[in-house]
Amino acid sequence: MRCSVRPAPSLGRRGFSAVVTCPPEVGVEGAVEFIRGVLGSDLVAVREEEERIGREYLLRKVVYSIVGIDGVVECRFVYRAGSLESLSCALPTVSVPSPTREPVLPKAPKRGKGMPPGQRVVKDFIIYAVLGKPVIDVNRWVLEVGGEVENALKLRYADLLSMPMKEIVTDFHCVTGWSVPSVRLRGVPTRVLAELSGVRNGVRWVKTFSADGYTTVIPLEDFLDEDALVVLEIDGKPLSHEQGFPARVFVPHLYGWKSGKWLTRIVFMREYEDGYWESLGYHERGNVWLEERFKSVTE
Ligand SMILES: Nc1nc2c(c(=O)[nH]1)N[C@H]1C(S)=C(S)[C@@H](COP(=O)(O)O)O[C@H]1N2
Ligand SMILES: [Mo]
Repeated sequence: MRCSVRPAPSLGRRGFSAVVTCPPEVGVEGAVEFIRGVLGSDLVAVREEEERIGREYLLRKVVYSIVGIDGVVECRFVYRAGSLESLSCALPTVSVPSPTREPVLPKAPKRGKGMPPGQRVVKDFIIYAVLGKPVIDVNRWVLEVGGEVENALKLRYADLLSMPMKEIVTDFHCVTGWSVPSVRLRGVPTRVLAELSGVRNGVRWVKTFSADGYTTVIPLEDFLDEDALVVLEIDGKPLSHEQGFPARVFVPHLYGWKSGKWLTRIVFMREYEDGYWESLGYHERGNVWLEERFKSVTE
């Protein structure tokens, strides 16, 4: 069992270019040693913070400066019930070849009763903008639908508003452990966009791109859930700017990080690719009922 290093283009905006993941038995010291080897420089821990994730997980984030190199290494050590379960570190400016491995995911429920495991109810959304809030001019904004499709689409806001819409009432779950119950969302079913664009055989993944550079990846099967939407309205009103105006994707049974705000592009793919949080060790699918918060790292 060894560490591996993969390119992480989704993290470019944050000055990272690759991610190291190690099986837990390598340990924190072993991972740091591995990275020293990759970078050929010493690391010095300069900042550390801890965050509870759900009920059982503890996320320990450690930032290291790199002796003689501009930039930092940012590590996430995930502990479950006290023992190290996964670890991944983002690295600046190293170029590495990419053998992306296709994740193997078990069958998972799309509906459940009550709150998913490890979630607690809050009244209001906590607004996230990990790459900042982008400036959006809705008159210039277009949503592109492309990748492995027969007819790539370019849809303006008015085009989306004139398409068939669906309204759902759903709970919204953030991977950190908060959930907002009974949110009323309205938008264009993702199925409608998939049908219009003619998704080719062999597609298994969907990556979404946002105006701020945020990306995330969703299995096609989940993306095509009957309640999955390109959301345009919350509680009968257009999305506010901070909630992702003009449009965000939403899949009810996946954690909120799969709901990219300020959506600009939907790309259908045959092969798996990490998005922003997935590069940092978060799960390829993120099913709330199976509590898929972090990737499992078995080589
Ligand atoms: N563009 C963009 N989309 C994003 C995020 C982000 O930082 N940037 N955060 C994600 C996360 S982790 C969650 S839980 C939800 C939060 O939605 P809210 O900001 O409307 O509460 O947005 C998701 N979509
Ligand atoms: Mo989140």
